[in-house]
Amino acid sequence: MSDFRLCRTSFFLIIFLLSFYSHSSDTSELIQNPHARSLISLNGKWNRIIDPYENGYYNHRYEAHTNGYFKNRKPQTPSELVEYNFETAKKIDVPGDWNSQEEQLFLYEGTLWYHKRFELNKQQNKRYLLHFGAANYHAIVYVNGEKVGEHEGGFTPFQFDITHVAKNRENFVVVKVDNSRKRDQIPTVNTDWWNYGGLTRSVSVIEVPESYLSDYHLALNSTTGAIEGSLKLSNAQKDGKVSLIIPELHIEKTIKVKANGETKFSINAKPELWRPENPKRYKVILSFNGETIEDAIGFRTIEVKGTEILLNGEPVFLRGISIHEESPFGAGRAWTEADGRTLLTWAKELGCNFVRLAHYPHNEMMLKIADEMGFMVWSEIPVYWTVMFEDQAVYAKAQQQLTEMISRDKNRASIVMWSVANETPVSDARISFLSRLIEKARELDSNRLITAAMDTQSNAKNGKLIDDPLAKYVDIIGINSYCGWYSDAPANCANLRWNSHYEKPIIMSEMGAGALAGLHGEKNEIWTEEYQSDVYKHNIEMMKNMPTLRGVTPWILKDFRSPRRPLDDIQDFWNRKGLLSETGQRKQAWYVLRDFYRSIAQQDQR
Ligand code: GCB
Repeated sequence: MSDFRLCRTSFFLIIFLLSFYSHSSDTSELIQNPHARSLISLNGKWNRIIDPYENGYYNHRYEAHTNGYFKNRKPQTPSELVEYNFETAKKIDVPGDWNSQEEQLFLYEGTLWYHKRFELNKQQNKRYLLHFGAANYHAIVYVNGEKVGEHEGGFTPFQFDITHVAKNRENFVVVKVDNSRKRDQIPTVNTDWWNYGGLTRSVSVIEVPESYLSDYHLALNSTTGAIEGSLKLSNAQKDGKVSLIIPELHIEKTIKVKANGETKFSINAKPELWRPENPKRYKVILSFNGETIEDAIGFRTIEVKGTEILLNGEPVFLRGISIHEESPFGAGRAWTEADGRTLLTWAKELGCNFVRLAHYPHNEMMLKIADEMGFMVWSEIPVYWTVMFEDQAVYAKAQQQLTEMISRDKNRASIVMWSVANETPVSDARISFLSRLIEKARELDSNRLITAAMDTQSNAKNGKLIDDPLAKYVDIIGINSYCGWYSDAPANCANLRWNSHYEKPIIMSEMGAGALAGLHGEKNEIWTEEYQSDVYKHNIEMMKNMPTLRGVTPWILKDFRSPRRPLDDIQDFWNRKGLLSETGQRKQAWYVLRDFYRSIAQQDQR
């Protein structure tokens, strides 16, 4: 066969091979701190085939090739699928959403195939894990023609052990990524952000020893004051010894770890505590079976006492801002370190000590930068609006995303609370879904608080009453309320009074208004910067009268892409509630919030 013909038929061969082997390995337990391990990065250019009808996956009878279609049949002849050819297919950047890379993909929702060749110097006694930072939304992964697994959920990592299929030297990986919206997904079909599809975060092959330290967790226990931790080995036939060194604390320990299950330990230490004004992190070095992993971990405690939030035992006010994971200077998913630093530097300039990373887990780099720069973080899963609360399979998806988020980020001191939901409608099914999720979060992580953003309050005399039954289950009540935008005139907001059935701290997790940067007019003219800043002024007055308010994360740092915002010449598919334009230009309201935060910070210092 000529080289040319080989190329022409390569996609068919791949698809055939993909479909012939239906074996898929289980997702192995997520590896802690993957980027601190020995790895081969698969970031860069990948071939891509746009496949809106999923022709590479289903035959003309709409039978999935992988569902045994080939079982009792001879392989098809290559000519049947000659229209597919990865070798000549256009290239696309990974990481990167596809929507912002090609005009024809701007609004695309569906399947796109990715392909990349990679070389491996395969060693004996090593395992190879193919690791994805995230793929939105559903990914099916094949290595050298064999299906190695699939994953659902667009914002959390996943990995497959590919040792059994990986070859020494030449290998190839094919990934089918599908971002079709479906009712039974988390999130569901209706969101106010762009459904960026694709391999949106780093892809790598991680090389670990045959038996390896897959997981570790270190945190300060607020009751005992000790550093408590846990360690987990994967693929271990026998117990092992892990070395733990924290040089600055003069800690050098050898910890015996059981072959199966988690081993817990406790160390008496007096670390300097992590806090926004002094985000102290300690170098932590863990070694096992020839592998050494370094991390930078901060130690702090976070609690709720009555209506106070206590960081390291001291009451704090959370001066925050909501942020979407979108590129600082335009559209597209943010993923680089520079993106994260820019967004968080802007939050610093605004006077923040807190950020709400909405509405899904952001990339792990963002959390490491938050640790380093000293931000407390609200991190959440996309249980957003009207998901199918009655459906157990949907619950399982939410729990999986929660588990993956906590598993990935549990060592980040910056994260002080997990949020389980945003603006979900009141019902019994919702309460049983979310209370179960909250229970799960507490079981997985006793080191953080639980919250949810709620938008259902009753009207009461002079204002609002917080009576959402979900408030009973959380540690901190998040309130989304758009006085002056979705309800009421801005001038009426200052006098609005808030009452609550619950003696718990409140965070105003959303408030705001839209404005087109550079559009000026009277303060009663909608879409002007003056209107937006007037809404901020009146809402700030309102918040000063909320005695149990312990934090604010207005909506939102910068304008972001949303298909729900089609107003020509104003929105053009941008949600305009940013304090900054889509390219980072400050609007008037930015200064209003900054001044408010300055005055709070000054009071806190007194
Ligand atoms: C909300 C949602 C947020 C929207 C925002 C808006 O309540 O939580 O995702 O983008 O309002 O702009 O309407």
